[in-house]
Amino acid sequence: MTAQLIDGKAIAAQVRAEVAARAAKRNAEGKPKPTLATVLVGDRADSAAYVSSKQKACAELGMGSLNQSLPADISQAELEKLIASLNADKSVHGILVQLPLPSHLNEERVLQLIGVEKDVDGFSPINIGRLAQRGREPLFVPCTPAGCVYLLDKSGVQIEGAHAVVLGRSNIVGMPAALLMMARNATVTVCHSRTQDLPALVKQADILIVAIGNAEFVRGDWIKPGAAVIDVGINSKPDATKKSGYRLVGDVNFDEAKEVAGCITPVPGGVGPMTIAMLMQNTLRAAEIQDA
Ligand code: NAP
Ligand code: L37
Repeated sequence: MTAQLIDGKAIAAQVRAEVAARAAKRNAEGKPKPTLATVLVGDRADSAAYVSSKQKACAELGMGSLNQSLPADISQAELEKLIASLNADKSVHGILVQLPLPSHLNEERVLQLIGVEKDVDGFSPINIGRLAQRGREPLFVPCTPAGCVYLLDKSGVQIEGAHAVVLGRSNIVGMPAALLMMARNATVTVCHSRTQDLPALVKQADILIVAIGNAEFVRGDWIKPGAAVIDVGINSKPDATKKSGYRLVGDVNFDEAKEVAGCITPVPGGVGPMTIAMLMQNTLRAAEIQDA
């Protein structure tokens, strides 16, 4: 292996320790516990697992949490009523609606209801709009892209002036990751399912961020020697040597890429833990904003 391994788990642990210390200090000052409300609709196993990690992180960091688990067939009106009640609840500082929602629900209308000061996922139109415009600051930056940038900074990767290639343009990862890299003065190329000659574009990347949901799709020989590779993908791959029968892999072929890249995130233990650490940071900030 020639690449430096970017240890997302260790870097996330540092962020979590800082958040826990700030939360404890607030607590000692008699301020309300930073509290996150999660909203989970339906019973997707992956979404349920991520929401439960988020709840567990709140408890471990001395923060409060409440989870609203709703049946998959809840109506739009009922879901909107719940968001309105969380907006009005002074003991709730952050609201996270776990995506994707079942297809009969209107995601855009749900996200736009979340008060901007409680929008710890950064997906409400005002936060995303501010992220997209020069000279405007969103109150909250989406957690997964924020985690990617944090990992690059911690690894000493120069973002300004670099060519960043982002694979994927989803609302929750690719698009905000591209906007963040642009805000940091990278030159950005965004690729998607209709992009022609992906390997040639990837080859130009000083920084490669991959979020497509396609196991081990990016091959080692596509990567520019020395590039920083951030693999956001989480895919399960059959593996008979595991008790569960599968293991998690990213969107990048790690064994090949680690021989070419300058630094690279593993899956698991890369971006995933950072997503949760950034959410905890955003929830603490939400409480700080709401005290003022
Ligand atoms: P998504 O909504 O399915 O979006 C996938 C994006 O990738 C789309 O823009 C799609 O293009 C593009 N794409 C798909 N196949 C492609 C291909 N062969 N070549 C080029 N582009 C392609 O997925 P997502 O929510 O962004 O998630 C992506 C991955 O990240 C998943 O594995 C997910 O589990 C993981 N994830 C991880 C975290 C974390 O914290 N680590 C957080 C969120 C998501 P079109 O736009 O043209 O359809
Ligand atoms: N903020 N995140 C936010 N909002 C959403 O609506 N869907 C979604 C979202 N995505 C999300 O929470 N993703 C996510 C993915 C992976 C982890 C956490 C969150 C994670 O902890 N991954 C671990 C391994 C998990 C496992 O073993 O199953 C990792 O090391 O990558």
